[in-house]
Amino acid sequence: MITTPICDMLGIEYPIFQGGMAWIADSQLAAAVSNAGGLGIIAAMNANADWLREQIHQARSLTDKPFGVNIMLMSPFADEVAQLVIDEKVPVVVTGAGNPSKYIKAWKAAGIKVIPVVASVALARMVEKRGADAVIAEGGESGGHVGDLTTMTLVPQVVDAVKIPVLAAGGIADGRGIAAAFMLGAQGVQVGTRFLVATECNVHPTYKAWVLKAKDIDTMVTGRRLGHPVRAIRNPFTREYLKKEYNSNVSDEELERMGTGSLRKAAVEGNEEEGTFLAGQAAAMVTKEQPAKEIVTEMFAQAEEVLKGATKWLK
Ligand code: TUI
Repeated sequence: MITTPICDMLGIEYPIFQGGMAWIADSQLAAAVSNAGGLGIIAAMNANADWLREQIHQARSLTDKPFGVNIMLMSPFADEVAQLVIDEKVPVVVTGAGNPSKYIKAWKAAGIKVIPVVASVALARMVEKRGADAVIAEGGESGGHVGDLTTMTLVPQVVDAVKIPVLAAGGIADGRGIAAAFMLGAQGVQVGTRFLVATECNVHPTYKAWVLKAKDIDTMVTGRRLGHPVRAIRNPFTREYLKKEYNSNVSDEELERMGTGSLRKAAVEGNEEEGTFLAGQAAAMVTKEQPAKEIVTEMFAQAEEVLKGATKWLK
């Protein structure tokens, strides 16, 4: 049985978080992962407090276990959802796509465990100083908004830079990835893409099909020109977008218009012509839909096997 101090800190059984995937990670997926012994996370994404309140209440009706809320800091509703998690006494808050420093004091005062996603050593150090309880070091193999560093280089550097627990994210979809994360000094992992195809995940079936059929080089990063790089599955829409990014005759406004709503179109409508199917490089390692419980137990059983055999090359 693999357990680390982060499990005791949060009252969970396995040191695995489910990524707060926008338009995808709802109360049903979060509750399924929490019931499986991991930490399920509801994505607040660009939604307002009313939507999130309902999701939190639904999650509470589906599980007695702890779960978290992911606050996407670029959201126009970040301030109101930051207050809502206090009012609702959500046990864990994960942040993404920005610097959460200005919220940490209020969250800590409310007894919330605060776990920012960081893509750099500098931000890891800063949030530790402001009182974060742990950090998730996310490499650019991940889906969605990506930083520049890889998981392999970022995780050990963050581990060396802070004293709080570090979780690894980006490119982790099986037990080998969990074992590797431990080797790099992490106490646990956050997994997005593999949970996207969980049976309990309500994303459009077309989205799941794109992830399931993705091969090794089928994801790409777009959005660098506007400063918000995102990794998604290569399809006619993302190819066209990338072409326009490199075309100086195309205005920033046109790019902005093209991107707006494209994730909703993918996740809710399964729109293959105008949708951005965000997914990590690990999509290629995700080959079947299965219940969240099975995903968690399979991943940790494999991690244990891998760790037991980890010295096989040593003389
Ligand atoms: O946030 C994510 N992944 C996301 S957010 C998202 S919604 C979105 N849609 C379109 C464009 C942009 C976002 C989809 N996927 N992961 C966590 C993460 N955070 N990755 C990288 C970062 C990050 C990057 C820069 C965190 C902080 C940061 O700079 C902080 C600063 O100093 O301001």
